[in-house]
Amino acid sequence: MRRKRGRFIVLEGGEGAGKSTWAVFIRDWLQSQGRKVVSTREPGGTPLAESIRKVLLEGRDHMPAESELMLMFAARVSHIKDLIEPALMSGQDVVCDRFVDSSYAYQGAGRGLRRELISALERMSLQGLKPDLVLVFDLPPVVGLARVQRRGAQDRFEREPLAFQTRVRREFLRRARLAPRRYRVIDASQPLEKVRVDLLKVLEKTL
Ligand code: Z5A
Repeated sequence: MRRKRGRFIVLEGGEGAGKSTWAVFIRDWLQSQGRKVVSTREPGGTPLAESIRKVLLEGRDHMPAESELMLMFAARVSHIKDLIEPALMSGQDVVCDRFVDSSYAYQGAGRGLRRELISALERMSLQGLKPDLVLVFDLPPVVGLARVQRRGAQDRFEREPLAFQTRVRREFLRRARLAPRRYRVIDASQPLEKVRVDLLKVLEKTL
């Protein structure tokens, strides 16, 4: 008998929005419904993609925006082929901390690369794969940056100025407006308990 394909749930948003925190919550919630869940992140998720992540986040050398974009997609192809697709095909749900929207937000709006360039790479790499639900955890960048600064050393993206983070935020919101059936925006500036209530409502309604 053919197994039903799993559901692909993506968490997006700026720094310190709480994506890692809520990815764990969503995994636990799905498991409590008897679902099998694979929890993963981008860039990363496979040994190859995790090596690329190191270069992308910790690298100190100058990196042209186009190189950054292509490395994101190089990691993504490995992630999709070796982890995401096999998990979905075997009926498991996949909860992913960041996916292709982050490329539009950071490399597109943030670094100024053309959208057509990103969508060409998206078509080639995703081959029609689309998340069933994209949760955009939205908050003013100053609030998010203050949260992550408390934990010390910053990566290449966290060191970008506020104007960059503001363009990133706007792009997530723009993309959410374009596809309201698959995207939900959650106010992540609220206290944790309030975010939890809003998130639970979305999960119960959409999944
Ligand atoms: N990137 C890209 O440029 N292009 C791409 O295509 C992809 C990624 C896929 C990955 O870094 C970087 O890669 C990312 C974009 C770029 N940029 N950065 N930086 P990452 O995975 O290391 O970082 P991140 O995705 O931004 O995650 P983060 O900084 O760890 O934030 P988070 O996961 O959203 O938040 P958190 O770790 O759950 O929470 C942060 C802290 O805030 C923590 O102490 C929480 O307890 C606290 N928190 C969370 N929510 C609340 C509320 N509501 N109230 C109070 N405190 C809270």
